[in-house]
Amino acid sequence: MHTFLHAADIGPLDLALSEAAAIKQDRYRYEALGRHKTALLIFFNNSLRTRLSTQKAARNLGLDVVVLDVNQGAWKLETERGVVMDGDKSEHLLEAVPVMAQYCDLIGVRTFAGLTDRDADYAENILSQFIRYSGRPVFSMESATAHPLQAFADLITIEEHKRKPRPKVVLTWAPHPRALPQAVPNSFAEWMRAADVDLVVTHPEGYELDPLFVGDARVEYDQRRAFEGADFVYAKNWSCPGVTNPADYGKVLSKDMDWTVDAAKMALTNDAAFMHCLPVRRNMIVTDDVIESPRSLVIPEAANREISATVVIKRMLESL
Ligand code: AN0
Ligand code: CP
Repeated sequence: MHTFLHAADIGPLDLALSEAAAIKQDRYRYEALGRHKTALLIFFNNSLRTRLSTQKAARNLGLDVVVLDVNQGAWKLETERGVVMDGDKSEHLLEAVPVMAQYCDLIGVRTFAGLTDRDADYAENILSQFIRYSGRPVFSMESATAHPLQAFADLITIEEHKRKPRPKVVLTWAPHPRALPQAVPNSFAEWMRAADVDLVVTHPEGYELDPLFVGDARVEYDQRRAFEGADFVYAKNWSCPGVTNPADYGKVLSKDMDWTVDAAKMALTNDAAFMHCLPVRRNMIVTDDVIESPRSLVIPEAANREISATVVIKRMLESL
């Protein structure tokens, strides 16, 4: 595997899931694979879980790890070609990427959507420069349009906790004060479509996700109706994807607190488990009692980030 951005990159999901289960039993079983090799993890944006779990995963595989926070201590990077660099950016990605590649064997990149230029974001402008100019395997640690390590961890978590072969999984939009990327819901929808689940997506009108990720998944604009019979409720905020109205791309169209996940709505479900990728704003996205309930899976999901990253990095090491 040379790039990791979409669900299809990892091949058959049943094989990936059984590999994840085996690695969870013995996470050091492949520790000889990464000997004398180096993973470079590059962060253009903040992170708690990805930063820690991906380092842990790389070490499980015997890799040395270098972490670079681009905005703290590195030169400010220009990412657009053709710009006259007379501003505050000292170096271009077109030099920085091949330079960084000299010191490592594989690269993870976190780079959020800018949320102003839909075409640049959906072309994965920054990640694709790493793919094109590094000559190394590159994996997304949440990039402009996708967060595949999170979606894979979420799928592992659903697999571990499902009570029926084909559970009903509801992806619900919930309110947030700031504009957030669509990467998490995009990948979650994409991975759930590839898996054997009954996916229903619910959000206010105008928040339709990009068909590249959501395909023809069922959309239900009435959140309470969507929750009926759900086995898993996956909450997330996202800004307007600009599918129905491109001019609204990246905007906050609603902060409607009637979309907050609370106990009354969870009571409509089939005793559903509650999921969120974290970080989460309590009492905006979800009430305290729901996230603290025994049916909340937010910590097991975070734990499975180490497992999904171990499987992905292992596959990349095998392809070197
Ligand atoms: C980010 C997002 O919504 O994409 C990261 C989530 C893993 N969340 C925030 O910026 C709060
Ligand atoms: N879920 C997730 O990716 O969290 P971080 O942004 O803290 O890495």
